[in-house]
Amino acid sequence: MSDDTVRMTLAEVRDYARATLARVGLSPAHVAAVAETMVAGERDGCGSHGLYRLLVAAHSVAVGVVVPDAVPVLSRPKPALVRVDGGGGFAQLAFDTGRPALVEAARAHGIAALALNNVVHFAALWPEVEALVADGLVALAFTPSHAWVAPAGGTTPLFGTNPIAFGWPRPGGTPFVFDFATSMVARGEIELHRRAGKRVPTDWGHAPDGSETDDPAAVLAGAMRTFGEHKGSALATMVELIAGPLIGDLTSAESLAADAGRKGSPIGGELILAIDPAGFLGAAAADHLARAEAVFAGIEAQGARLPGSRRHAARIVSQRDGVAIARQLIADIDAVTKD
Ligand code: NDP
Ligand code: PYC
Repeated sequence: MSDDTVRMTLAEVRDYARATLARVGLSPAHVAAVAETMVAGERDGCGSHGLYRLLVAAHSVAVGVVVPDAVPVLSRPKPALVRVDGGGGFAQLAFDTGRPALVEAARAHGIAALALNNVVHFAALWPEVEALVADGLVALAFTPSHAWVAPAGGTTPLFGTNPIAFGWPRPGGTPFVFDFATSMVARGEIELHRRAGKRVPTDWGHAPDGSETDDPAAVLAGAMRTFGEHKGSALATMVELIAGPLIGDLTSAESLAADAGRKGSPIGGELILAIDPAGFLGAAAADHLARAEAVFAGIEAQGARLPGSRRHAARIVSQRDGVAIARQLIADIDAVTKD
C-alpha cells in the first residue's frame, strides 16, 4: 500500500459512505440503498462507481438535482409490468422497491419488466442484475445518462454513456454477468484519469473542436466515442429508446437539458427485464442451464476470461484484506461534505 492510499475494511467503507450520505441530507432509506452500491463498487474493484460517487451524489444534492428524501411509489400497469416512480430520488431505492414485484411477476409470467421513472442515476448496473440472478432469473438492465457521447461518424454529443448489463445464473458457479457502457469507457473512468493527472487513449473521445486528444479534460468538454463504431452507436440508440421514450422517460439529451448546467447526475429512467428459465422450460430448466455451461467452458478453454471473473476475484481479496482508497479522494469528499 502506498502513502497515497488508506486501507479500509468493507465495513469501514460502508460506515464512511453512510455517514457522508446522511450528512449531505439523504433520508435513511436512501442512505442505506445508495451506500450499498458504493460498497459493492469498491469491493469488486470498480473504482469509477465506488466511493468516488460520494462526490457525485453530494453535488447532485447540493445543486438540487435529486430529491434526497423521495419515497418511491410502485404501480402495476399490466400483470407482467412493474413501474416505480422514484419521485426524483436516487435510482437505487427505486430498484429495491420494485425488485420483489419484478421477481414475483417474472416467476408468474415467465418474463417481466420493471420501469424506474423519475430517478437520478449514477450507479453501476451489475449489482441489480446480480441480485436478480441470485433469484434464479436471467436479467437485463439499461439506462440512458446525459448527452456526452457522439454517434459513430459524428463529433457532437447526443447519447449518454448508456450501459447495458446482462446476468445469467450458473448452477454452482459465480453468475455470468457483464455490464458496460456503450461508450468506449464510462465517463467516471475519464474523470478518474483527470483526477490522477493521467492521459487517456486517443480513441476515447474528441476534443471540443472534434480533433483527436489524449487529454481527459478535453474529452470531458468535447465528446466521448461509442465502442465498436456503428455497432456501439446502434446499441446506444437502443438504450436511448427502450429506457427513454418507451417507458415515458427522458433521453440523454433531455436529461442534460433538465440538468440546466448544474452538472448533476443523469435524470430519467431505467428498464430492467427479468426472465425465468422455467417459463419456457418448466422442469427441464436445470438440464438446459447445465448444457449452457459448455459455452462458458468453451470460452475459458481458449484462455479467454469470462466477464465478471475479475470482479469476483477482486471480491475475494477485498473481503479478506479490505480495499485501498486514495487519501486525496477522502480529503476531497470530506472537504465538500463537512462544515
Ligand atoms: P468496462 O469497459 O471495464 O467493461 C466492463 C465489463 O466488461 C465488465 O463486465 C467486465 O468484467 C468485462 N470485461 C472487461 N474486460 C474484459 C476482458 N478482458 N474479458 C472479458 N470481460 C471483460 O466498463 P465500462 O467503463 O464500460 O463501465 C463501467 C461501469 O460503469 C459499469 O458498471 C456501468 O454500469 C457503469 N456505468 C453506469 C452508467 C449510468 O448511467 N448509471 C453509465 C455508464 C456506465 P469484470 O467486471 O470482471 O472486469
Ligand atoms: O460513468 O458514464 C458514467 C456514468 C454516468 C452515470 C453514472 N455513471
